[in-house]
Amino acid sequence: MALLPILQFPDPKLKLVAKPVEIFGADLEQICYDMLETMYESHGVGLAATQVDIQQRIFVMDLSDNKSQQKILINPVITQSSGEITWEEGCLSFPGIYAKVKRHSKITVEYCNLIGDKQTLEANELMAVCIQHEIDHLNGITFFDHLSSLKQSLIRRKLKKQYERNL
Ligand code: K1U
Ligand code: ZN
Repeated sequence: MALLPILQFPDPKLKLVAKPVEIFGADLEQICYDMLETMYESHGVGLAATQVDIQQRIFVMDLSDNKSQQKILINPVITQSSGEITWEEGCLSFPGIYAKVKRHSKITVEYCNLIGDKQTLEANELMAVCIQHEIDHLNGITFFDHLSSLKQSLIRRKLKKQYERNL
């Protein structure tokens, strides 16, 4: 297994729209296990392929605190959504930045597992937020795009200072 570098905002590759997975097999399995390892190493609860410069519709997720609920979602599609929730989100592509985003509180997502079988998952609260955040990444959208231009400017300024400090 390998750790994959995570693209950092404002990398333009974060805006690319990922393509559906068509071939299920050993290469796909390797990508998914590398993504899980990268997510755990970065202390995230989700990671989309777009964030590691792979333009395929894949994300991984584990909301447990002991690596016991790992999920791999391939070609995910939200088929039902309802309710509203505001969550203070983080993102592995925006280190140290947190901001409130409003999303659906309950969703149903259909996806394929590693061997291409169709699955359905109902999610609410944090899991629903995480799934919407990751599917946004696959569509080239980050949580930053949900914020007002004032909040976006403040974040740009904070990240610029952070990068300058790390030079
Ligand atoms: O996609 C990413 O950048 C990962 C991101 C996904 C996410 C999950 C839930 C809400 C918003 C965004 C994170 O893993 S955020 C950071 C995190 O580690 C965390 C979030 C909630 C609870 C516990 C940890
Ligand atoms: Zn993110």
